[in-house]
Amino acid sequence: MDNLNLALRLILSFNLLLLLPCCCCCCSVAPPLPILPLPNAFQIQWQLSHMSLFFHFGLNTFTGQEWGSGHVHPSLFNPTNLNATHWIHLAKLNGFNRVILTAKHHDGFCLWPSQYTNYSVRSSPWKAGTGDVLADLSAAAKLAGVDLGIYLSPWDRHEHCYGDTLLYNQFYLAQMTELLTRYGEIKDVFLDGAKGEGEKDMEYFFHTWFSLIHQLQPAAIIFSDAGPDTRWVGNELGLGASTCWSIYNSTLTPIGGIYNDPRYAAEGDPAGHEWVPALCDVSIRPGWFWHPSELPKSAINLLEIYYKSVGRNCHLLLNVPPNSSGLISPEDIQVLQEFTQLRRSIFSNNFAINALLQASSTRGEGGGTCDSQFSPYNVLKEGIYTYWAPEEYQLRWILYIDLQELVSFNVLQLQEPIQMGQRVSEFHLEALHLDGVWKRVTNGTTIGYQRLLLFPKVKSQHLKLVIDKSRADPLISYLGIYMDPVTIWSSIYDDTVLTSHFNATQVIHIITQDNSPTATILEL
Ligand code: FUL
Repeated sequence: MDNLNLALRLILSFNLLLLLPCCCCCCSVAPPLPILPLPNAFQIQWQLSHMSLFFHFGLNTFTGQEWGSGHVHPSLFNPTNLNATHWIHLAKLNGFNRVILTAKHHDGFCLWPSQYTNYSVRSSPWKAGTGDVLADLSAAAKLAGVDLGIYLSPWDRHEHCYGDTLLYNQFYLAQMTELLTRYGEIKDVFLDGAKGEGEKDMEYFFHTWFSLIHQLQPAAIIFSDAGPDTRWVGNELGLGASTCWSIYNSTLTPIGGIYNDPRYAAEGDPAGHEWVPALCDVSIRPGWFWHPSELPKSAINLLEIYYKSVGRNCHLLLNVPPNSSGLISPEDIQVLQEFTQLRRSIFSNNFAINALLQASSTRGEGGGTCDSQFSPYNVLKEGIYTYWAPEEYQLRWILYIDLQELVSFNVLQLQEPIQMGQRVSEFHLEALHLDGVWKRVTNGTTIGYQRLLLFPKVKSQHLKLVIDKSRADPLISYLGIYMDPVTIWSSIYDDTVLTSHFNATQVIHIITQDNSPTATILEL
């Protein structure tokens, strides 16, 4: 063997030695076992969307009512400018890729020409009775790549067979079939539990409805008080609970029985056997329908709601009702745009993005610096499919974060890879203060798809995320550190929505002009 050959062989074997540990430990290690229950593919898609837009529209839009009597004449329905493309455009522009329309509200008036009743757009002057709001919306949604959902009120104050259990259930299934077979793919079916007190009562055949819906639209997420696919959080303020499991036991809270145990509905149940994540519905206005005298909430109110819904492992369903001309009102559009700007300016600047990370342990012993499959650096990659996993059987689970410079911040964002089940039940964040002492910044219980925690402003370079309790080895798929100069942090602990001292234009100015704001704003 000549010298050159020998040298090459040495280099090769040295390289192999370097590579071997990485091949064995970083790349071939088995992923952790998922912990049951798990979401299905459609529930994951729904969770990843994190927000949907709700359109309450119908005869009530023209009468000023919230719960129409069912006896208002269809001739009142006449939107002069109805433009579903405009509704969808607005949704898309503001980051909502799912929308839901009230195809029929409690008054029984149908926004599509149902063959089972005359109480519909067909009897209205709109487009001389030839219009179909569902058809317009589904065409616009399809074109824009936005997912369409329908709300078909079980309670019907117009339909004469309402009250006759067998007949009405059949009637309802027939209307549902029209909606699920005429308008392409339907991604959400919202089953409202409201039934007026002292009115005709009757039993709904929920389980038959569920199976018809899943048979006709297998990808549809069915919402009702208690699942099967998503559950109601229990209030119409857009407020999730600060402990929120997507795990649930629907037999403990039957549909309609949610008020017996509102806490169970809001918090879920780590011992449950079903995956039924929570949905927070709220209207941008005081009412669900548009009324000329009402005004929308401010963008800052919406941001607070965002922290308390999306930031608490829930999906936010925000109602923006079209007005009587068939358009979204300019003041609502403005608020939506300001809300979007606020979110983008706060959450597009993750101070941890260039951080140096180390973990108390890493699955497969890849260590904190190697690009291993379960490296702590995975928490800086967006999405839930890459995550940090600790080694098995550990007594402590800690992520050390060196931001590489002193930073002021007041928001922590965490995500779990929910396709592996929901795990964490207690965690906290510590920061190394300028006096050299580690102090607790904030703590929380569940994380789930997403947790956002707001706290008083902290200035530090070194942080520690400590997972204190978990149903199985904790897995973290994202970690963000942000500065929100506008939300009053104490309001996040108060479950009423506060009105901010600022209007949104001032706020956006503050954020865009000065992204390292002073405490003045925060300490209000
Ligand atoms: C409630 C209904 O009574 C309201 O009118 C609205 O549709 C809301 C989303 O659900 O139960």
